[in-house]
This record gives sequence, C-alpha cells and structure tokens, in this order.
Amino acid sequence: MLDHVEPIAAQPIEPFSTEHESFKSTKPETLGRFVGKHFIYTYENGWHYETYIRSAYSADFRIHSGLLTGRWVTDTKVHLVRITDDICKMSWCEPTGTCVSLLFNLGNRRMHGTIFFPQWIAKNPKEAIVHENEHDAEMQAFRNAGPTYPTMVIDEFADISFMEDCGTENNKVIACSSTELPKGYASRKN
Ligand code: FER
Repeated sequence: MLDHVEPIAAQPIEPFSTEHESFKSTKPETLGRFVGKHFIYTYENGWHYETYIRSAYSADFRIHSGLLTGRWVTDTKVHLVRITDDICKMSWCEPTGTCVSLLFNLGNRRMHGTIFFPQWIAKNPKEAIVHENEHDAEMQAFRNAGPTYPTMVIDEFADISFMEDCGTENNKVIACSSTELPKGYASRKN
C-alpha cells in the first residue's frame, strides 16, 4: 500500500535552532500586560512549575516538582501571543525534543499547559534534569538518539499561586535550580 512512498534518506543531525520559525503571529505591541510576568503554579497532577516571560520572544522556567524536578532553562525562544486582554499563549520546542504550549489567564489566575514529551524523556527523565543552557549538545544528542514515539502528552490545568511583574530581561528571576532555593520560595502566595 505504501509502495509509492520513497524511504526518507538519513538526514544530517541539525543543531537546535529556531531560525526556521517565522514568529509572525507575535505582535509585541499587544503583549504589554504579559511580558515581564513571573508565575508560580501547580498543575492538578501535583507538578509545581515556575515561568518568567522575559521578552515577547523568550522565557525562563524552573521545575519545582514533577517528572523533571530540578530542571531549569533560561532564555528559551517562545511564540507568545495575546488571546484576550487577560489571556496569553506561549508555545515552543526545546532542544530535548519536548514541545510545550501554555495558556495563562491573568484574570482568574488559572492556566492550562500541554506538554509533549518524547519517549526518551518519559523513560529517562533524569538525563534532562540540568540547566539546559549548559548542556545543549548533550540534550541534542539524546533527542537525536530518541526514541520520539510514543509521545507522552500531558495536558493539565493549574492554579497560579504567585504572580508578579519583574520587567524584561531580568536575569535574577530564575538563576538557579529549584533544589538550591531558600525554603518556602515556591510556596509563596499573593
Ligand atoms: C510548563 C510545563 C512544562 C512549563 C515548562 C514545561 C515553563 C516543560 C519544559 C521542559 O521540560 O522542557 O508549565 O513552563
């Protein structure tokens, strides 16, 4: 049945890049309320995450609990769009091959996240528990070794327990692993 399908030739292994992504949906002039926001939130499955929107095109995050407790990433390129005055959506792929799409509602302090984990992360989450920026080549090697499939899709709602404005390109917001933070940091509520 698939006789007409040519086998795909082995592809050269590409380093991670977002150069092929257009970012044309991103309209920085509509994102004033969202850029600079720092959120701490807990998914209904108990996973506790933190995100900082550092610019209209980039974000930092840190994982306090869940499959990848201790993982953190700074200045990852994201696609951020305004949905309504209260709601924004942010989507991106990581060098690991994990893809993420998050919707934040500042009005009711709820969010919804969809995470698409490649199978290698589902099997071996420990390998990705690093400050990713310092382990790019290693993460790309794991991504290329795979397997990708079956993708583990996690889709969960979360309550935002802490929300503040930190301005743009603030390197102090997320600057260490969750395991190095003072006690009580992530349980703050406002
Ligand atoms: C989130 C859910 C998942 C999030 C990040 C991820 C920034 C995952 C990223 C990864 O493991 O690479 O809410 O917030």
